[in-house]
Amino acid sequence: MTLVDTPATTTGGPALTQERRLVTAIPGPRSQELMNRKAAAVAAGVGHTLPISVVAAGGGVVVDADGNSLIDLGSGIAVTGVGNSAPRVVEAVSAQLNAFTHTCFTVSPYEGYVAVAEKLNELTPGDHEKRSALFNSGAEAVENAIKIARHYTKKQAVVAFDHAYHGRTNLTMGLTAKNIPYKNGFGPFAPEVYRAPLSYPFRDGGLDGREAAARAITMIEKQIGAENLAAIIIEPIQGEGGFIVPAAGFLPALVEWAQANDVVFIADEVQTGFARTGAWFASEHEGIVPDVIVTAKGIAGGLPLSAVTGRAEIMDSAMAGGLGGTYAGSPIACAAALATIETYEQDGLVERAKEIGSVLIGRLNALRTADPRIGDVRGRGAMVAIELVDPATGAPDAALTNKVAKFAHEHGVILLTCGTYGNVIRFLPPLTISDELLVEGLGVIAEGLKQA
Ligand code: PLZ
Repeated sequence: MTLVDTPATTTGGPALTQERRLVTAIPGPRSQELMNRKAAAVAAGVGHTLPISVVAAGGGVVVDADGNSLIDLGSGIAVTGVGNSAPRVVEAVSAQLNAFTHTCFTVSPYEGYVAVAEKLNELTPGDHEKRSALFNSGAEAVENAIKIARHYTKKQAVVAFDHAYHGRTNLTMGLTAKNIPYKNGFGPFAPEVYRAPLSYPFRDGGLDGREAAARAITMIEKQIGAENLAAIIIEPIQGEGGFIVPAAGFLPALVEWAQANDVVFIADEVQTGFARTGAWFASEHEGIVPDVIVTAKGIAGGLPLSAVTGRAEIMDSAMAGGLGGTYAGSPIACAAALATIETYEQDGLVERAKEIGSVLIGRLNALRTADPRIGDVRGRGAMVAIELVDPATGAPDAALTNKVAKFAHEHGVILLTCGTYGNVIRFLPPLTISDELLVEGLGVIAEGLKQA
């Protein structure tokens, strides 16, 4: 309660009072003031889920300039797994800031980058020899994974899937499935990108994983040809596309086919990676070993860093100087990543993600039993979603989804939606959230559903 009078606290972290607290309407006057400045200064294409002015965040809350404290069920889109301003991250980044801020790793290297690569090679699935390269954003890492796969295979075509999301740069826009808002009017898109059907158990009419994979493989063989295909890229659980968990057996069948056909299998674990799903990486749930794995988001506690990790022979194919970037693998982001990974390890956050998952799945399934508008409850660990439908027809209900999200926002819960049809509510809390806050947040959503 003390924070109400001193909202402009500059330190985040677990010291923040862990409570939902509304002292104004959302957005309050100070937030509104910022939104007015924003409208006059920032390009209109940069939108917001929740128009507040953030001054602090930590544990499971985000505090705004008006003194409101919101329950965070989004983690800045699956980034702050270790929480905002996690103590080890703050300490490591501060030390690095005082030592040096930038040299460019490809000009004069430093240890942090190499240590992050070593850690990624150790933590990612498979015990084969690996190499990593670091970048800034998820999209940049995806682009590099494709560059590397094309160079290695000397082939050009790339297959992405229905409902996929891989980023907003030109190549990754082309890989992304959904038109509005990501692609509309932004073309032309890069050539040699093809789209294959996914396994989407809730809307697949009973196809099992192997059958769905056979459908995709037939399309690939008939329309592209393995001899032209450099890579298959897929999110092991789709994020923006609707938290779609493919049927068991789908991913392993694709991996087998890729390996038999000299096609690089790339797992985009940008959203699923780093403890989020109750495993270090979501590929583990299906026992697959991707040739290349792309990571970002949860890797560095909120600092911009991304990575491509893969089989040594694939990753080493590009010549020295072929990969890089001015800020790629910044020393500050690398310091953050090492502290972040240590936090996942030392604080048992993989286990914590599983616990959060059982709270989420348990409560949401209970809601679903009483409310047929919740067509599906799905996900793994702390990456869970509900798909909202018209109970009579099963048609996606985006209007209901937006109503529930709006209710949550007005009642102090940061809640994200997703899905090709805009009818999925997703839960991505920081792994540092308490059960109390999580359950309180779910209660707000239950009330929102009731009132909608
Ligand atoms: N691959 C699987 O989820 C980013 C997008 C937010 P960047 N998802 C959040 C938005 O609206 O821009 C994402 C992802 C997967 C790649 C990316 C891209 O990561 O760091 O946003 O470039």
